[in-house]
Amino acid sequence: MSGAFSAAKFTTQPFLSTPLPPDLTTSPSISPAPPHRSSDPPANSASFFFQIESPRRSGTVVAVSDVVKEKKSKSTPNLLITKEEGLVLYEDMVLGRAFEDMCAQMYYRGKMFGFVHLYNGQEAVSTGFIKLLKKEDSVVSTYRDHVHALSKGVPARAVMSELFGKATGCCRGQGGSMHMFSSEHNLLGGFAFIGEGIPVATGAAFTSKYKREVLKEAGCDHVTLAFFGDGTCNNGQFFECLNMAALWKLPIVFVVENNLWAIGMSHLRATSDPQIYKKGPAFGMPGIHVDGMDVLKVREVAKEAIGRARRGEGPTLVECETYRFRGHSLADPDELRDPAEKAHYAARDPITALKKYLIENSLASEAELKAIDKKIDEMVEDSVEFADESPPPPRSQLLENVFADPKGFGIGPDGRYRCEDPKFTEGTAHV
Ligand SMILES: Cc1ncc(C[n+]2csc(CCOP(=O)(O)OP(=O)(O)O)c2C)c(N)n1
Ligand SMILES: [Mg+2]
Repeated sequence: MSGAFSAAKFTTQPFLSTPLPPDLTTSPSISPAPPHRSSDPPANSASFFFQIESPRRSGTVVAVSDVVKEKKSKSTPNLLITKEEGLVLYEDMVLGRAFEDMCAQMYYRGKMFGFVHLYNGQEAVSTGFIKLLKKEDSVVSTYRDHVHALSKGVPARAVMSELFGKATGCCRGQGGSMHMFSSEHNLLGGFAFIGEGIPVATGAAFTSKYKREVLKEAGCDHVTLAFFGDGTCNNGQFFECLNMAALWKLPIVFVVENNLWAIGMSHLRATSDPQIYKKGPAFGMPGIHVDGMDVLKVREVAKEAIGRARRGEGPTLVECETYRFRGHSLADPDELRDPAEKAHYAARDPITALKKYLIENSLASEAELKAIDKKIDEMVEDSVEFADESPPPPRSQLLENVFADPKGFGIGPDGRYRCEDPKFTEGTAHV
């Protein structure tokens, strides 16, 4: 497999680019014609050709044909996955979906505070990539981070409690929805500022390389995945980090979750060249476009990119074309997107597609999948009960991790946090 991703291969892909229409103020919505042909070949086909029909997503994109090979597993010779692998993927995607649906309910019941951004529809990306990682590998997320945390193994209880602001949350209730973090699971954070996580991920990848090459920790082949959205790719940090990662051949995969929208701004209106993956070769790394609604395609591309990073062959930029099934956040009435566009992607639900694949290929029965659905429902219910019953953080935690030197600010001369002074909340706690 090595060599399948050479940068040169991807710089020479033929693009039939159509010039941008002169009027950029015309409706940004995608034409009702599906960007992916409904006749896309099945995931175990040897090649995939994506016809992008929107005028500004123009051109025939041949991006993964050389990447997704006919993989023959011993137990299932004609399929990309074994039964066990298929069930892991299914369970993780169902967990992501059920967890987020529960979050919506809890948010509207007033159990969560601040903004909450859900991941519904994008599960194939998180599952397709993160389920291939080792525990020591790192993930850097965005504010849409609950499902990345779950895929990386952070227990549902710890994520839900964090959302409820409870002491049992993965950040002891101090982070909330947009700041999931777990050093145990090498989840290096959700980040509220877009692009903020990309340099953190680049630094983590640098750490792995430094450990291996300078400190001679031979076993350190850790890989970092940086997840971020299409809108974020117009930020400077994206370009700076691509440059550094390529220059230093860092073990990182930049995973763009292109859901076509940045809040209410269409990607097609905001970006001079909407084909994000083409920016990889500009920095000397492979750039790959993949159908982000198909977990098996994502997984094949992820295998290649992660493998490259682990072998010390450097970074890869992967653009996953996906779609969010809900508004930007739970505060967004989601009135801007064209209903036809939403319906088009709803029909390509990645969980339904995987279920169909598993059943049609006799990898799982309806009953087995139903049993997984039930198990996940119970797990999510349990996470809510656990979060609800958990205590809030103590008042003494209020200023922890807020200031680098709390003694200079949050701790009084008696060595106690000033917030423990009963008059603290009255604003009378003077030193
Ligand atoms: C530095 C910065 N600028 C602006 C914002 C406001 N903002 C929040 S989400 C968002 C859109 C991001 O879109 P995208 O990267 O496509 O991610 P998606 O929400 O679609 O997952 C913006 C501009 C921000 N959070 N950080
Ligand atoms: Mg987006």
